[in-house]
Amino acid sequence: MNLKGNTTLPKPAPRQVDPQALAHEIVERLTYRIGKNAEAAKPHDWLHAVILSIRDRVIDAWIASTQKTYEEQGRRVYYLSLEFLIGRLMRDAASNMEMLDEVQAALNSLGVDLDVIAALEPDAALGNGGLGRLAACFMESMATVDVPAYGYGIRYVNGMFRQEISDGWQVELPETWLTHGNPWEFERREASYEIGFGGRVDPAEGADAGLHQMHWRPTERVIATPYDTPIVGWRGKRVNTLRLWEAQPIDPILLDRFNAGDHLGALAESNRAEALTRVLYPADSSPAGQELRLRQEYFFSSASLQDIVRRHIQYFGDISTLADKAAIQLNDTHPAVAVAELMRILLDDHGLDFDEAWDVTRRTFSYTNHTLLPEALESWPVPLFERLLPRHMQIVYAVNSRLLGEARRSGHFDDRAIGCISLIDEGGERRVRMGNLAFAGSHSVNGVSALHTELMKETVFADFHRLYPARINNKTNGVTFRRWLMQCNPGLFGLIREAIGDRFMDDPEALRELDRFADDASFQEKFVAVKRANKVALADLLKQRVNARIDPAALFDIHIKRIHEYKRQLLNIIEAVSLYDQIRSHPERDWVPRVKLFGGKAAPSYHNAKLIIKLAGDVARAVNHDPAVQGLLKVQFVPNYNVSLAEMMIPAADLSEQISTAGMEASGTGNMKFAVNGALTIGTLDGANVEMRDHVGEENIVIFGLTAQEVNERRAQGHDPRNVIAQSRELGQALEAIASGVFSPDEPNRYRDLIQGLYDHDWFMVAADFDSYSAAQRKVDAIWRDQAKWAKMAIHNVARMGWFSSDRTIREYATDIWKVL
Ligand code: T68
Repeated sequence: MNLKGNTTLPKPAPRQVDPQALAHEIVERLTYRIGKNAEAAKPHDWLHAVILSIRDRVIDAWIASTQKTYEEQGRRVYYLSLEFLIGRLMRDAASNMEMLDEVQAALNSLGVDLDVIAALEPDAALGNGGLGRLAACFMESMATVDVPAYGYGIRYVNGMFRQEISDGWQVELPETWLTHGNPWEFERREASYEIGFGGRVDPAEGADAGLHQMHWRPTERVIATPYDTPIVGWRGKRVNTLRLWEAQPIDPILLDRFNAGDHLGALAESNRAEALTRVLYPADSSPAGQELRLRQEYFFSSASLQDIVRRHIQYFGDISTLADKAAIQLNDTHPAVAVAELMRILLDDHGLDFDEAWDVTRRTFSYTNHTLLPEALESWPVPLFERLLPRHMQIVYAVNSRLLGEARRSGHFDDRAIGCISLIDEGGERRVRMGNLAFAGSHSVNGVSALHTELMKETVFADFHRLYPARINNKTNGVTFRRWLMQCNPGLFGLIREAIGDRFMDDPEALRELDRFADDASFQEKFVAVKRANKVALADLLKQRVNARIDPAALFDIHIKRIHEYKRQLLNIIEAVSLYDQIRSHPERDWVPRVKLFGGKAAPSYHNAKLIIKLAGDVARAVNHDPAVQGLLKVQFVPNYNVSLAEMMIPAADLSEQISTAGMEASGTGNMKFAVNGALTIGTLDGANVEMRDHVGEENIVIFGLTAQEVNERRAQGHDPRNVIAQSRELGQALEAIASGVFSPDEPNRYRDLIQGLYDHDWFMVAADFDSYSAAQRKVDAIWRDQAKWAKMAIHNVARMGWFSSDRTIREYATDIWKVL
């Protein structure tokens, strides 16, 4: 190894980016790496060859970044996340390397269409939704703002499932993103680690063994092998590493068993190991609860920590300085077991005493919470935890006794409060609370929007907040404008450059200069033309994919995100039904033509979410084919919503639906992507919508519904949905129609229970917010009728969303939590 850069070693020649040289390189890759000539090459071969050409340049920058990190000897950031929802990488890498135009020109000269081959790249869909996509935006922003960072996660063979709609119902199919190989990744077998499970714990041997030193003897072992993907920041400034672990058996095949004729048994261990990293759990906002999930969590946490500690020892020699050189961010509680794993390593492998180990641990870790939903807070049954991780169970108990002792001594905590802080939930079956472990083991705990952070202090972590009042802080989410503006919306990107120059590409807040064009009729015209072109492109795609016929002149009203009752797709559908009724009753009125698009996946076991998808389809069938509607309303559920589809839908949206029950959406990030692409938002005062209103101005966003506090009060006082429904003729009629089978004549009772829930408890305040939502939609119609006003509001949105760049978010993490900038 020669990390110091011995100048006598040969270096690759600097690469050129002129299209001609690039075309040559692509053909060279095609010939010598793929083994085909241009005549025989299929589109996939071209894709591969192009990626390899881009990748080579990325690698030059990658090596330089690694060298720089090494030389600076500073603190590194480790982002531990069970999910990275990346999507495609080719355009991202080429654009950030500032060679997208050259790639396009090179391919043109070879007679290959960039768009055609780009569409062949599979999405890396190693995540469920917002949490996973945030991790992907953060990786890109960390490279952009020059934070030396590593992402750690799992290389799932089957990422997020592919959603098909069959007879209106969601069907889940496995998605195999690795079928054609993955040219972005590098296997690093030399950096493999052993991961243990089960077994027993003995006191450590030897004269100088510490009081808390133990020897864990696991009975099961697997190998964790890393695959590295380079993540390029804007203008190729820095390239960081995303390191994803794959589980492999210690013995790929037990030959003695095989030779004895036991062919299946010979492979059993191998299959069991590989099963560990086979699939992503497809539930968002609810813990999976199965043993395999805890195994995944420990597997990747342990591998990552072993890697971090090994690197630290290699460079710095002394484990007690770990916190000075490593900041580990836990993306939700999924990697929280890492707290116990680091303690184990410090106590058992390095012989630190307990207090020092706990001090190092707390100074190293920080934790991000992404949800307040009580059912989403992870906990594991004590017997399962103890069987799988006996040493970690001991450590949890030891930490807990100190934690509770500290709380008691402070004199401010009664038995109830002590019970809330405890790492062990003693109500019913005893469980290890991962949120409490993450909180106790971190020096910083953050929420993802201002409102969410305040609610964290008042609800789930109220008692912890009293014990450690300085620990909770806010880091409002952001999104990367490279992917979510510059790449996905080249029309708008070009228009903005033409108007205000290039500064916003390096400083998103410079978008503010667009404000002065909001009233400019000629700019508005171009702005509307760009939106129109994006809508035409989406309409074409929908024609192709689902044979939908939608009019690009209509208002595109888009609701895309995971299907969840708190996200209230049901509220939107009920409003569509009510609008349908009104159009038929008053065909003479000046209705605004609308296309309501829905997209999103339901967790496979989430019955109501799947029913809501079915309902969207049923309503669509009735509405879209009713001549009385005269095409004024179209409803369409778009199957298999994923990152690539988002990149098509968001630039084409006029209206963004962000209508969760207030207090329930931690932040939302789709809301930000829509606004920066020039959609108006209809939304509740929930999550980051609150801060978006503050930035874009309340005159440029359509807010409706109960506030979080009002939702709380209603629930406390006893919300009476029957009474609410009785007062609203529109709502009552729509609910009646759905419940009685108007949209499901083949099965009239299909939606009876779903709708009954609104009458009985209406937990998500669908009935409570209906009238306010419906009025807000009519206000949207009124604005739409004044196209200049609409354009003006939309332009203000684009101009004022700069603060929601994930570069800003990452700078805040880097300054306040990681202390690396
Ligand atoms: C989301 N959470 C929040 N969870 O819902 C969203 N959960 O408001 C926020 O903007 C986003 O995180 C980023 O902060 C999720 O996406 C999950 O996906 C998830 C996955 C597994 C288990 C639990």
